[in-house]
Amino acid sequence: MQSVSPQRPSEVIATFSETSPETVAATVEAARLAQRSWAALPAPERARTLARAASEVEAAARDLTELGIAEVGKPRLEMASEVQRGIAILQYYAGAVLDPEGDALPSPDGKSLLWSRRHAQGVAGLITPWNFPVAIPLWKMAPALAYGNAVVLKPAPAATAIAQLLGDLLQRCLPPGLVQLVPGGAVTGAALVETADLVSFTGSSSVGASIVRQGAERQIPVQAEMGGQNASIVLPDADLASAASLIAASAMGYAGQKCTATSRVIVVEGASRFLEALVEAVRGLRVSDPGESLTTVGPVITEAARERALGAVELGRQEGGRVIAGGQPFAGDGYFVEPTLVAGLEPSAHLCQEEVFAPVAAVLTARDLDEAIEVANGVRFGLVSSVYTSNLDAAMDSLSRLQTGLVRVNAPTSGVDFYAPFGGTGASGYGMKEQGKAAAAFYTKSQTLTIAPSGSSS
Ligand code: UN1
Repeated sequence: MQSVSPQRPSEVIATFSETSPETVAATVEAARLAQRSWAALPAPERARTLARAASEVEAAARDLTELGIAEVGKPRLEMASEVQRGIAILQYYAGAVLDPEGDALPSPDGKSLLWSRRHAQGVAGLITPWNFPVAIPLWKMAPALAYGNAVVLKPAPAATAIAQLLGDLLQRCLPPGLVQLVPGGAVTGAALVETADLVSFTGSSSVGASIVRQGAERQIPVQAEMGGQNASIVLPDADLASAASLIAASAMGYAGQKCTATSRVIVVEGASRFLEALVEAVRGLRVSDPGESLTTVGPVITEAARERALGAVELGRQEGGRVIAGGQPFAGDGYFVEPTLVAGLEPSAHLCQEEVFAPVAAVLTARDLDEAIEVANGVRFGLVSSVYTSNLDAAMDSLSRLQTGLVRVNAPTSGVDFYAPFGGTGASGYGMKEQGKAAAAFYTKSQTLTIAPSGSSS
């Protein structure tokens, strides 16, 4: 298998072979051994080790950034800030190692002790996408390790080289066998779900659904973070210039390849000046080589992804949509797609229901906030939504009625805070939330413990 640079497809970044199911099983066994000693270490020592891992990643920040740009085409500024996010995640979970690990509960009889205590689960199988090649592996690996687990990571084939560098950096300071990589595709992933003690997945809804079924069959905990079809509602009282630039960046940044990207812009009647501002903001985005520091929109990941994006725009035209920005194929080698806005579609159109994962967004109109919220909620995904307004009542109304896992006012749908719970509803998310302290519930199992004084009678 190979990963190639999406801006220069003739440049091969990594060549590797798919890890066989037998090797995956042996790797998980080795990780299981390492896990027992890791969980038995004094907590302050595990905390120090994770802090050292943060320093290793920090020292390699430049290399990770360059490799990310080359391998997955993420624009320089975004890639550099993703690496910083990764360092902060490791530091945060180094601290979390020393958090309380349970609750002391009232004595049932005035004499006995009763408490609950969390333990590590064992070997975490982590299956990660190519679009956040540093932050997503780290927001799964760091809590898994902090709470005493071992990890076996199956990165997306398109991000194999950067995952290998990240793995090397962690392995330098962690005990042997505790963090291991199994490069490969679907066969390797399925073998990992078959052998790990719990599985955390981020990727497409279709792959996620099959992992959820496979995990349920084995009765292991599974968490799946999948697609999005995220809406931003713009009310006439919003700061329209700021809304336009935030929405343009959130829909088109990194070529729209984020599950949190804005895919539908719902403009409430009276905000018509907003449309011009949005078109202008989208046209102003720099589409270019992701290695340049001013680039906002780089290529999409593969030729197939480019064809899918152009096909979705064409389908939008057939469904009655008008292309009001972009829509033209790009000449040249890299897999570039022009940032594209399609207006005039029905909320049931393909572009308004499915995840395209490209710099393409639909612009819809609504009579009022009620209708906008109904349209925003009318998809099977439920990851993030946002509302732009300066009216407190409208903001509060939106917060209580939008059904996504994250709801934001005057803030873009993309970009997450690593110390806050993250995850969606419906086809966007299955199982427990990720990130922040929410991760403790997934990466540990709780025991309820009682000690009664000897000789006590019932
Ligand atoms: C972000 O918006 O900063 O795969 C993170 C994704 C999401 C992560 C988004 N799981 O796009």
